[in-house]
Amino acid sequence: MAPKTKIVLFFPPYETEEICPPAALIAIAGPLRGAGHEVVVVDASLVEDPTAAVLAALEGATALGISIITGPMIRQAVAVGRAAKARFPDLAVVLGGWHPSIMPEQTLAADFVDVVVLRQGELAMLELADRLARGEGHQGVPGTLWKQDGVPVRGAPRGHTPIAALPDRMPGYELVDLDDYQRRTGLRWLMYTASHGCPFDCAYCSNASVYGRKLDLLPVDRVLEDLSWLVRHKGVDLLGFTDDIFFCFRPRVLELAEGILSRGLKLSWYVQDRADSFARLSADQARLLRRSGLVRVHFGAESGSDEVLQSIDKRSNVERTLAAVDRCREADIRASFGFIFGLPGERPEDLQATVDLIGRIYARSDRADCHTNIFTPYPGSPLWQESLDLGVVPPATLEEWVDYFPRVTVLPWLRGAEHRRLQDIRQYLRLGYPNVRVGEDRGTLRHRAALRLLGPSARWRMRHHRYDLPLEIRGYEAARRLRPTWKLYERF
Ligand code: B12
Ligand code: SF4
Repeated sequence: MAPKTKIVLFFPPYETEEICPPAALIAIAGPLRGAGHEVVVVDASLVEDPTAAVLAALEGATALGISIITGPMIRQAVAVGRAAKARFPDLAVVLGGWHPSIMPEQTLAADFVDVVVLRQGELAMLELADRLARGEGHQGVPGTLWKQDGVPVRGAPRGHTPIAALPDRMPGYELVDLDDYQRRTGLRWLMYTASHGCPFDCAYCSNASVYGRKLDLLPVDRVLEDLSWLVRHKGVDLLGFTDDIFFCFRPRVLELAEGILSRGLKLSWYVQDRADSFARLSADQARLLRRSGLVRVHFGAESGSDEVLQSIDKRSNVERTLAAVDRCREADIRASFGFIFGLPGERPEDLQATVDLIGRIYARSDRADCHTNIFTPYPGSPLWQESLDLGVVPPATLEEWVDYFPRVTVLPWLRGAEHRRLQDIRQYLRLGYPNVRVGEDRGTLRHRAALRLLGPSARWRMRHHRYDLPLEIRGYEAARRLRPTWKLYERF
């Protein structure tokens, strides 16, 4: 039998109230466990002291794998990675996920990092574990970068492996203790990937730089088999598909819905997609999806201005966003819309159009909600270069990306009083309209109470675009300073 080793995988906190097991690490753990390696996953959301938990788990391990996307996850990735390397100098510290894939050299330059895995991690991590088990060291795996005497070396390229050709993921799901998550969130919630890639090219999105423009679809039969397994063995009752664009091939989605119904799988599920794809479904098709358990769709609506939508190559428009609201309402599916404030070239009237559209969405359906972000230029996205030209200064080290977060982003064309005003508008939206977390049907009690108290004035302000003297918000902020845990819905 080939020698085996122990690998620890760490998921830093996503800084969200919505906690569910990390799909990326489950995907990595599956093939490792399937090949007989021992795997321990530490999810920072579940432990008091992530550094202590990782250090304890690392006894006898040969590698620590850490998953990060660009932004605040990097804070604990660095703290834990550094502590691990200090305690176990021979350990291979491996970074994977979106950020390392897009910024590999800079990530590898961090003192505690030994290996960076590019893009899909299943096979690269398995090969690395096999090498470590054989005592061959962490250098040389295709699809990775490593340091040779302190100098970065890029290994041979590794192409994209179709999801269907990857080793089974279920041994990764076996590791998850859903009871533990349920104690914290009340939900038996998992995420699952049935496709990778997206054929579109929205200017703010870094998707193509990691998964390309070609859709890689897992056959429906395989998806149904996996879902049955997850329901039977894990008692999952809420499943989020991580696919970027779900309704692209309508026949596939309808086949999936019919399969869920004919197998009698009792679970709720949600997806993300483009409003225009969903709006193309017929009312009957949308109802079929609802019967099969589809409870929510997250849409990237981005803007209430068709000119802005055109400028970011969204290839959709306001009319289709509203059509998606209607289609969801008719089928009793919750529709959640994401908007981006502060895109380059956004004029005051575009911003107003977005606030107006949000008002129209809420007026049209009591099963819709909206959340907003501040434009954050991601490397690897078409807008990256334009953002640099407009004065965005790119972080020079891995750690400097920590504050790269759409909740707080300050842009050269949006700073000072203007930034403050935009944040106030985002806050008025929270105070003015209900917002519902994944897995819930109504907002929290506190949010509902705040809505009753402050909603009318917040909505008046948004209707009239009057954000001067924001006393309600300053009062709320003062209350937050006194009681930091007293927060409203702040998913984004
Ligand atoms: C689910 C999700 C969330 C959930 C996360 C919940 C959770 N517990 O995981 C929530 C809703 C909280 C969320 C929040 C945000 N998210 Co998000 N999210 C996703 C989504 C849809 C799925 C991620 C996933 O699990 N995929 C499935 C796994 C299997 O794929 P994967 O992550 O790519 O992992 C593979 C490889 O990357 C690699 N890999 C990953 N980790 C590791 C580790 C090791 C050691 C190795 C070897 C390999 C490896 O191997 C894996 C298997 O092949 C992705 C889009 C997508 N389709 O992936 C966006 C995405 C990751 N999110 C993104 C963003 C921007 C955000 C937010 C900033 C949004 C916001 N406006 O606030 C916040 C950031 C929160 C934070 N604090 O950082 C971006 C990241 C872009 C970037 N450059 O980093 C993405 C890519 C969306 C996009 N196309 O722009 N998100
Ligand atoms: S934003 Fe969505 S539709 Fe646009 S390119 Fe990214 S994943 Fe595709």
